[in-house]
Amino acid sequence: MDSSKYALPVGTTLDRFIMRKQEDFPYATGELSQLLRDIALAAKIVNREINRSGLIDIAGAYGDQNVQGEDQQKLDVIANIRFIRALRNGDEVCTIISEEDDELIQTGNVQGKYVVAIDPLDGSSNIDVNVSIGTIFSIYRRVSPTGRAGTVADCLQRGTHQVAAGYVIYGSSTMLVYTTGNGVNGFTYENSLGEFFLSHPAIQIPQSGNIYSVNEGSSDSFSPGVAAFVKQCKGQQFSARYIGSLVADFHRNLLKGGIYLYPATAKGPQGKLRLMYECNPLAFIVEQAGGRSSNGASRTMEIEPQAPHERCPIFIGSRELVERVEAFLAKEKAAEATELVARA
Ligand code: P6P
Repeated sequence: MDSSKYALPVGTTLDRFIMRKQEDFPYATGELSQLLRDIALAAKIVNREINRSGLIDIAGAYGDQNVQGEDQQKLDVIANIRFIRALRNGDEVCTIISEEDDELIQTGNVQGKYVVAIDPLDGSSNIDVNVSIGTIFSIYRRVSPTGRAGTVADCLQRGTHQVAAGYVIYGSSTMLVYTTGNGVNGFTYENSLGEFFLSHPAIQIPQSGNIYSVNEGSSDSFSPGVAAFVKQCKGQQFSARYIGSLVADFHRNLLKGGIYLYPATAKGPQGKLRLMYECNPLAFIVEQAGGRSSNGASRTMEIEPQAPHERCPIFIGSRELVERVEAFLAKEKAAEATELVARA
């Protein structure tokens, strides 16, 4: 009799997966593996605090604003502390860009070979109403020599230089999804064991889909190309799904197919989302999963960063849908050029 059915395997833990994949990575010295484990540890701690936030006094506004001029929630501040502490204690990271800190954060690990750009808790205004929220991170190798603090040049690298990127979604279950450039894998957190287990191996985004995610409250200021794309989605009976939490919208579209748009609007001429710790990490993941991410004209990951907290428009998801909106925007640009010539 097959007794193993009484003791089903629990699966592959994140730790074991990282170790197994280490040889896939050109700098297989174990430092990146340790860095990923440090991030996973901080995610477990943040997960615990999010789950308790209704019970202890850590929900609600912190009473200050971040560099973006956005009201900080208490959990924004707590998550920021948890991730920075985990990265500082891990020795692998010399410098951090965090959405919650105006300036670059020097960890003091001058021998650290890596730089991390992180949004410790994205969508945090949704915490009090129990909507999924997330952490988004991007990892680069420093370009300056070790032995001193990281530099702005270490931090402002284009997205194509990322060595790893990922997100944690604190939702109906808590998942960590990441890539080191060899595909995308998803791990689900098993609270009772305190471990992430491989649950979504080799994620591939459908090449097309019928979900579009955009805040149509801003549609009056959409450019003609974006408006034309949204109109076409409606004409083709797409489903509008916009949770107001980037990681949740992105994760659903990654698994089911679809497109998330945060275009330039009257309120945000450069869009709202930040290049270094929202757009680039998700762009790395979506491209590794077979999708596309663009600012409407070119690959998100080819944008040359000018400042740690700069924003950029983003169209990200199924390749065919992103290419469709890019075609509408190219047509818009051509029409503008023609009009300019006609007026000259
Ligand atoms: P809006 C949350 O503040 C966030 O950065 C993303 O998580 C989300 O998709 C977007 O902003 C929501 O912005 O302007 O539609 O409320």
